[in-house]
Amino acid sequence: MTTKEQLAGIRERYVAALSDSDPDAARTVIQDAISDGATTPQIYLSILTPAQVKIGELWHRGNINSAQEHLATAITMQMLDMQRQAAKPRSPRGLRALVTPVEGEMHFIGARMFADLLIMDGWDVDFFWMATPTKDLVQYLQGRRVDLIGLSTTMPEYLPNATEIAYEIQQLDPPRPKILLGGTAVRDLTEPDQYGADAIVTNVAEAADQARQLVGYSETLPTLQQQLATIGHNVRTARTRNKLTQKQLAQASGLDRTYISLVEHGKQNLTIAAILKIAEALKTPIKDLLEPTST
Ligand code: B12
Repeated sequence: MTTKEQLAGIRERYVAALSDSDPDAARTVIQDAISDGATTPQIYLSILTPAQVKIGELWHRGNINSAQEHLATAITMQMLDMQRQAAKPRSPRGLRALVTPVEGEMHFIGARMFADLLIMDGWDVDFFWMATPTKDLVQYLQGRRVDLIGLSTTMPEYLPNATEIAYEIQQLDPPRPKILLGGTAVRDLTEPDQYGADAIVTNVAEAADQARQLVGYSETLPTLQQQLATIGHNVRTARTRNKLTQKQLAQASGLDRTYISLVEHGKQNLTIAAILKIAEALKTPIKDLLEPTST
């Protein structure tokens, strides 16, 4: 952990390196910060983000030109790569996120930072640095299990595109991914439902925690009662999705109808053989019956 004063000093040195278009100096600054014990969120939020904003101001005032601004962004991208390699991700959590800028949006560094923080938190992340057309994104999500989608919007004019994707995702078969909005265009917004989302994240340092909560991830093992309730919920969801009655599922799995009813109510301590039969009858991977779903 590095103090506020130390971070301010490092940030100044980093901005100077960017303004001088000097990638080697920028790398030295960040390496020094890492050796001084700066954490990844500190490097991302207290050094790289404000430095990028500062570069924007310098460009706006005509102190640097577009080429210098572009090189500054390219250098910051290299710093993100360096930091991701240096950081030690925790063990996998079995969660997958898709992180992307919304259609039309060319700013992707914020999205990339969020993607990195999730990777370091043990998530598998599909990161699209180029905004993908909404319809292709939705098609992609239909063929892949994704627990969470993080949408990044910088320019307020692209907020309707974020809302459009969110509403399209809501139409997907359950369990649909949870939808998280982030980026400067949403930082003052407080009502995610108005945009079809499940949450708006304004502080990316807390984003990984919030993402885990949103998908219902828990570090502690469930009690037997909770596990049976989860199985019951999943069996009922899969049965209705397959348009089967309890009686039809009972016949297909060779079990009793009352047994199925007890399972769905979380009241049956069922055997592994019974779970296998039910999974087979529902044509559902057994894993999908055991794990809590995110909807
Ligand atoms: C670099 C840059 C560019 C680069 C982008 C490079 C890239 N690949 O990302 C290029 C040159 C392409 C560019 C283009 C344009 N830009 Co520009 N750009 C910038 C600049 C200087 C820095 C942006 C940046 O990297 N910020 C650092 C990142 C890390 O911050 P961030 O995006 O806010 O992300 C943080 C949080 O918001 C959060 N977050 C972000 N996304 C998400 C998502 C989730 C899910 C979560 C949880 C969190 C999260 O995490 C980050 C943590 O710190 C800013 C200046 C500024 N004040 O920001 C202008 C700025 C954003 N650009 C601006 C403009 C106007 C443009 C152009 C229209 C310019 C033009 N006339 O062509 C185009 C827009 C093109 C488009 N369709 O998008 C304006 C936007 C004004 C506005 N609010 O509408 C700004 C503010 C400059 C200004 N003062 O005028 N730009």
